[in-house]
Amino acid sequence: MNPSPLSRRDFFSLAGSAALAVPAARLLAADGERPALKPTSTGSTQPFVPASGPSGYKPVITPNGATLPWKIVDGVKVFHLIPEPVTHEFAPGLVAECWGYNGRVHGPTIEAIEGDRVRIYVTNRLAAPTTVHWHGVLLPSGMDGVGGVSQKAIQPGETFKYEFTLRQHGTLMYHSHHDEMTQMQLGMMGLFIIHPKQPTQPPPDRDYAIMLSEWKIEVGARRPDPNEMTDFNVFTMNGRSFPGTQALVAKKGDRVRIRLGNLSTMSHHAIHLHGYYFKVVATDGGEIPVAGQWPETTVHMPTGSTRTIEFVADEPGDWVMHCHMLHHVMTQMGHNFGNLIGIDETGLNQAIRPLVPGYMTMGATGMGDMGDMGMAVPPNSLPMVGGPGQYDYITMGGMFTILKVREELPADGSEPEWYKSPPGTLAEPAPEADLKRDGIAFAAATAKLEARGKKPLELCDPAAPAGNASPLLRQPTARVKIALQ
Ligand SMILES: [Cu+2]
Repeated sequence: MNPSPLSRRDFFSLAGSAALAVPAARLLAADGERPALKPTSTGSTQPFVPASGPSGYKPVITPNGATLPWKIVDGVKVFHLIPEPVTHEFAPGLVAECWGYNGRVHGPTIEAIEGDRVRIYVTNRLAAPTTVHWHGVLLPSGMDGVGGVSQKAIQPGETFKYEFTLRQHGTLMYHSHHDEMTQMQLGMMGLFIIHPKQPTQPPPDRDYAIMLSEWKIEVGARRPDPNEMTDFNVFTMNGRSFPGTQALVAKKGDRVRIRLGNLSTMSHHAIHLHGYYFKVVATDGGEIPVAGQWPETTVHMPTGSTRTIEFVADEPGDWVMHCHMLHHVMTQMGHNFGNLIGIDETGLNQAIRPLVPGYMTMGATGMGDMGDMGMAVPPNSLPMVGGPGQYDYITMGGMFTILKVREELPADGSEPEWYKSPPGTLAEPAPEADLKRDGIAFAAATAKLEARGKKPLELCDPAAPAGNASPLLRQPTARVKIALQ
């Protein structure tokens, strides 16, 4: 560990400020790392270009990611994987010192074909020993990459050689299997896609691959905390947190495959896609026979697994795909926040400001406004929630992305603009005439409620045809409850 570059006097002057967390974390980040070897990964949002030449398969797209280049030497497909420290941006505003591969968090996607002989050199540029485990790949035991069990650990500076023949196809993964908690929680993982040698059906029109993971990054810190057991606060798709995630794109009618992998330290994820149902067609254990597939809108992603889903993108629009565990679509500041929902904050700010200058009560109506308030967030942290959307601020962030399906896509391969809903297909404030026609008295009732000083009142317009109101609304107690909400 490097000696502290901070003098005692510096320390005490910092200790009185909120800035303390940042230099303290930097100090830890400097431990044993060689800055010259630290590249930066920001997650590409450029149109995807396969890394290598003719491949014999339709390459997968790793949004925000890359594919590991390879070359053929005497009939063997040769890769070079480099574990190393990486300065990584999770989304604009949050950068941390991680560990990854080949300058990226997570590592680049490895792609090959069933039957390939692959030779993967691993050069360890970390200050710590490591190994690489090929998760789900069928191979000889000595190539399995488990430190201490199947091999000696790869010491800093050493290059090991893994070589095996691919006997299967599917969506698999790779990750460190030495000091797993530290190394994986700092980002050391990637996807390993093996295409079938003899496909039973044509490849999908769009083939996406996404790795899910979770992190603990204290607000303002530069180093993810690998010792965290339960309270994760940054949730990512391919190492990016919305609004840092690149959208998935499809042309109307495309057959879309999304390969999902989960190597989160502790969490399973419930990945939900709007607009479609899909079928889970494969796991990292292989293809699921057609008779065993069933339609879903949410796929459960146990940690240490992959699931491959397929659907036909036949409905244009902007469709979100996100984890349905709702703390996984929040970021750092949504956690450990007092529950202030429904409090009367009148006078509270004024009472506290003499003690805490600039104090502002937040959260009395929920967290939805937290990203949109235009408030400065602490240095190197993300607002609690998402980013600007077409109509409003998007109140989800984290493990969240958007599938953009269009009749026509931009010719240059760029991401389409927001979807413009055709007339009559967009939810909007209800016109008075429609409310009247349909006997809906809510709008008028709300206005009356305020005028009467929040006293309960009849919600159902007595003049409206009774047949249109639900039986619940016609019960007096139910009316009162709704009026008070
Ligand atoms: Cu989740």
